[in-house]
This record gives sequence, structure tokens and C-alpha cells, in this order.
Amino acid sequence: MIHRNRLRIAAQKSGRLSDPARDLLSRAGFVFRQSRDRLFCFGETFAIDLLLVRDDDIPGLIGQGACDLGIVGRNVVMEQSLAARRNGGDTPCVELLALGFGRCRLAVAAPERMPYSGPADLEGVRIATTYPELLRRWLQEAGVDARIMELAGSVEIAPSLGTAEAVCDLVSSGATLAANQLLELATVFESEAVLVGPAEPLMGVRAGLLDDLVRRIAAVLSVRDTRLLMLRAPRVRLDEVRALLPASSSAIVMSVEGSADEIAIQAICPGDVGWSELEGMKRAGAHSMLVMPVERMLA
Ligand code: PRT
Ligand code: ZN
Repeated sequence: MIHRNRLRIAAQKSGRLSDPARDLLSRAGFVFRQSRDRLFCFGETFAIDLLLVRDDDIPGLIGQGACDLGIVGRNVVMEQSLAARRNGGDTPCVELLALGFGRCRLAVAAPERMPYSGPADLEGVRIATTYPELLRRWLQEAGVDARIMELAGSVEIAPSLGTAEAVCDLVSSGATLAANQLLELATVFESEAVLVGPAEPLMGVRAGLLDDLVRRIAAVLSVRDTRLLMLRAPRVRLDEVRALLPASSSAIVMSVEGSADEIAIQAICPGDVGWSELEGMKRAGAHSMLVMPVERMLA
């Protein structure tokens, strides 16, 4: 039973999402003390605890009320929601916030010899996958009748084993498909890690804790690509330099004590400031330029 005044987040124990999820929570100021069995982590700075589990268990834990929130791939959430709906059950959890890491796509791929000019070419084809529901929905929307071969793993070797003509698997770099001489044909679903919560909104103290958590995570995400740019320039070239600041930067211009001809600019830039932008500003007279990452921002 969950404590009424604490929140419990389920996250992946070990896998692609575990480090980035822990990193995000830590940057948002949440510090955990790990228990001896390493599955339960007590929140020391906030009334929010962490439970480390297999990613596939996360939607179910929320659906059953054993956890309040989860950090998991949208692919897992949607696959399980579609399965629940097809079996007449309730959606176990809902997406609250996209987290920007763990990006991948569920894609159909096949050996180069298979002719493909569109989904219609998959008619009657056997497609091996661990994501039967997402594939079924995509095929239905395309009006194609293919045979879904549900596997527990290693779908990429199905065509060479002769158990399927095509596969439908998660792809990030594409290296695994290439290593198995498979060509990517179509994207079925786009995914990234997401924060999920119960379909029924939380109430009372826990709703407040959720608001704090979401606000902090959103703040970390919003500054992730932000840079602080500092530079100096001759006062007479201020307009020229200012015009070269990255779009939608918010800048303040300051005079430099003891130097009437110089100004200093400090700008918050929404994305990275690259070498070519710096070089352009240097040609316009800027110097002593400094680009720094932004850790936290509170307006
Ligand atoms: O043990 P547990 O069940 O918790 O972990 P898991 O093995 O089921 O999951 P894990 O850690 O592999 O992936 C967790 C989540 O990461 C997935 O649900 C996705 O949301 C996300 N993710 C992002 C990926 C990938 N990228 C990815 N490339 N999940 C899996 N892959 C696999 C893919 O299945 C294929 O085998 O990596 C291979 C392809 O990678 P590339 O780079 O060669 O294209
Ligand atoms: Zn898994």
C-alpha cells in the first residue's frame, strides 16, 4: 500500500532508460537513498520515492496503484494500453510529460530483396515483432492484411531463420538492422521516454507533490539546451553584434567600468551557440566570448 503523503515513481532498474532517468531526477534536485536490495530508493530531499523494476512492469504497477508515476518508453505505454483496450480493460496509465531521451522509432524492415513501394506490399507478409498491438493498429490504418508473428525477442534474425519475411522492431541508430542486412521500410511509431501517471488524477497532498515534480522536471528540460553567452564589443558596433545573437535570445547590454568605448553583453540563448556564430560575431567586432551551459533557471 502506498503511503498517503508520499509519491512513488517506478523507473527501469537496468537498461537504456535507467541512467538518463536517474540523471534527470537528480538534476531536478531529487536525492535518493538506495535500499540494500537496490529496488527501493527512499527520497531524502522530497516525499518522492523510487522503485526500480523492469520497464514492461511499469504501466501495470501504476494501473494497480502500486506506484503513482513512472518513467518509461512511450512504445511500452502505448503497446500495453492498446492490449488492455483490446481485452476490454482500462488504460493502465497516461502520459504526463515527454522527457526527450530514449528516442527511437518502431519500424518495419525487411531484407533488401523484398520489393517495397508502400504498405500495400506487406499484404500477406509475415512480420516478426515484440510489438503486436502497435503493428496491428498501423496495419489496420493502412488497410493491409499482414501476418503478425509475435516473438519474445531477437526479432531481427527472423528473416534469416525463415520464420518471417519482415520485422517490426525498435530502431535508434539503425546499426542492428544494417548488421542483419535489413532495410528500414516504414515508421510505425515514434517513441521517447515519458513520465506517466494514473488515468485517475491524484488528489490532496500527492497532487501537490506531482505538481512540484512536473514543474521541476519541466524546468530542467527547458534549460537543457540553453546557453549563457557573454561577450564584449566596441560600443559603436553594438547594433551589428546584437543582430548576430541567436534568434530569441534575451540579452542585456552593460557598460564596462573604466572603458567608455566598450560594452558587455550577457545573453540567454535557447540553443547551443556554435563556432560559426561566434566567428560571425567576432567579425562584427565582438571579443572575449564565453559560452556556458545553464544548470538551473527560475524566472
Ligand atoms: O530489462 P528491461 O525489460 O527493463 O529492459 P528492456 O531490455 O526491455 O529494454 P531496453 O533497456 O532495451 O529499452 C528500454 C527502452 O529504451 C525501450 O522501451 C525504448 O523506449 C527505448 N529505446 C531507445 C530502445 C532503443 N532506443 C533501441 N535501440 N529500446 C531498444 N532498442 C533496441 C532495438 O530493439 C534493437 O534491438 O536496440 C536495437 C537497435 O538499436 P540500433 O541503435 O542498432 O538501431
Ligand atoms: Zn523490457
